[in-house]
Amino acid sequence: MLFGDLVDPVRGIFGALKRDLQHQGIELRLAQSEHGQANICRAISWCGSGPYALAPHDDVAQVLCAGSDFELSAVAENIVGALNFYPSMAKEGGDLRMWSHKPTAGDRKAQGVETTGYPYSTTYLETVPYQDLQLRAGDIALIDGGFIHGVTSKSGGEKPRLVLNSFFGFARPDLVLWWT
Ligand SMILES: O=C(O)CCC(=O)C(=O)O
Ligand SMILES: [Fe+2]
Repeated sequence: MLFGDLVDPVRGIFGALKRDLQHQGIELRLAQSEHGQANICRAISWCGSGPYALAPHDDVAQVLCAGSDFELSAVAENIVGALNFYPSMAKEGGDLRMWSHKPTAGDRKAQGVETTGYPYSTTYLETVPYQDLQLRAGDIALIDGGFIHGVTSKSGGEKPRLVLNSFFGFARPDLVLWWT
């Protein structure tokens, strides 16, 4: 319904990357666990109050803490890539704010966000430089999810901000896992 007759961009990218990696002898597939197979993406409209629709966080802590039942936890040793596609975007606000800081396990522990990577406090980020990515409908943002990032609140217009979000990364040199 979201894309009508158009190609689903997430499956499009997944398929293209899978073919390209295959030529290099690397397998790309959805992550599995004893509970089943991961989904390819999730569609979310963040609705936090205050300055952030989604508070500053990193995407690695949750992968590190996925547990031994989940093969995707191996990816936390490498870069956890986040692929975000925006089918709909607010007229103002809803920027993807990226801080130039990649927390270590020690940083997370000190901040009390060891198992979640969420949320980092304003005080912690006070002196860290950041950049706001202003997004438009149709944009794709590909980021290193190890860096702290968040979403500024939507400040104008009727249109909802909708993100299709997936994660991926190397579990082994010959295996890339994808999940949400
Ligand atoms: O909505 C966005 O732009 C970012 C989403 C995100 O950081 C996440 O789902 O972890
Ligand atoms: Fe994130």
